[in-house]
Amino acid sequence: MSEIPLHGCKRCSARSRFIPDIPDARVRLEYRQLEKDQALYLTTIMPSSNTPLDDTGTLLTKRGSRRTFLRNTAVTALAGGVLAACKRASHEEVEHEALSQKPPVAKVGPDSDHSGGTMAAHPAAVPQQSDADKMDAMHEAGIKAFPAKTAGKGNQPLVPVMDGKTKVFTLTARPIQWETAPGTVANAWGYNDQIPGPMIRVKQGDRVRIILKNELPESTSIHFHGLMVPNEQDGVPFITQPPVKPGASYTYEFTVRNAGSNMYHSHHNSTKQVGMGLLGAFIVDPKTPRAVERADIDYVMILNDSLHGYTLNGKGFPATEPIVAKRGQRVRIRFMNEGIMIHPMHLHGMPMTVISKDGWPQPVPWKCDTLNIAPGERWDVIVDCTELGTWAFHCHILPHAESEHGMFGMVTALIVKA
Ligand SMILES: [Cu+2]
Repeated sequence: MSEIPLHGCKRCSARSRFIPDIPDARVRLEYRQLEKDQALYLTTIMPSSNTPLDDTGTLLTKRGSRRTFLRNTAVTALAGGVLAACKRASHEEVEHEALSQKPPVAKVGPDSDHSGGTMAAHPAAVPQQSDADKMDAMHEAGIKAFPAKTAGKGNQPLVPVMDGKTKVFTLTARPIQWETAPGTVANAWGYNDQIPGPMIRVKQGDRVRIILKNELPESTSIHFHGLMVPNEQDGVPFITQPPVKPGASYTYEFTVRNAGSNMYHSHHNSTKQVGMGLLGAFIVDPKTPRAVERADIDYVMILNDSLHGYTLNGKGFPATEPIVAKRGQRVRIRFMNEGIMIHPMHLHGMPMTVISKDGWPQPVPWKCDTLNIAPGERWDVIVDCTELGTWAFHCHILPHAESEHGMFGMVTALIVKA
């Protein structure tokens, strides 16, 4: 297709171009930024005249809008031209007289609601100082709110009840409301009303009993991810056990054989159930700790990216929790990924020394500053807190951590104090 110049509107952020296959028509394209999480993609078919039709074309929002538009307005034959124009419009600056009042922010990528996906459109160039100030103000407000208070805290240690030498833990799965970020409350499913569920922590060689009570509207089960258990305790419905029906209970019992950073989570309809919050840490302290494991602070960081957006321990920035240490202390961080995407976690300022993968000691500890955490993986690292200051600590897939509205999602900080 030959290059057809785009025509910038004198009054707004619209652009239009003639459709070469239909000389008497053209498509008018317009992006409009509305609220923080809403952008409109407006397309109007117009005759080839100086008087555009009213904006009675199809008004579309968010995902799938182009496809829906093409299907619903019978311009499929123009698809190539329309899409080519779309791509161009999203990356070009529009020149028009109202630019300073109404910038053409192209925010129509699949991640425009920050709920998932990694293919968000690049923000348009920031055109003028007033808009730069607005963007900076949003970023500053997010940083100043950190760490923002929200209701609920996950990952709290679960104290067992002793039955002889057996440590008994009870986990009740039920629907809850969970505040992932200030003012953002989601329908969720949690163990003991927490996301992540309460932390189970035992010693290698312990006998444990886990009683699952199902108060969900659907069947469930628990899988002990990374633990070497007898086959019938593996928690997979129709392979090792029947599903645990709504209202029913189920008891798991085994001796803990292997040490390390492990997890527990639903293994039934798990895309939904783990995404809704049915997950937690299962830490096993070794009988004989290695010298390299010595730490002053032991921190579990569970990553998730499903139904509640990008979260660290069930919260998105600025409601995430900073790790606070004194200079000279050693911090052990246990990364666990309960999501469906890889997250390269990047610490500013100091290296991380990797000591374990999936609970198993590394032959030789090794250093990095960015560590890929794939779904299901656990990585244990040690940070020697040698550098004073507040150090950003975030996923380096940038659409998981920052937008033109500021930082969100998988962002926290390591704060090293004197
Ligand atoms: Cu990420």
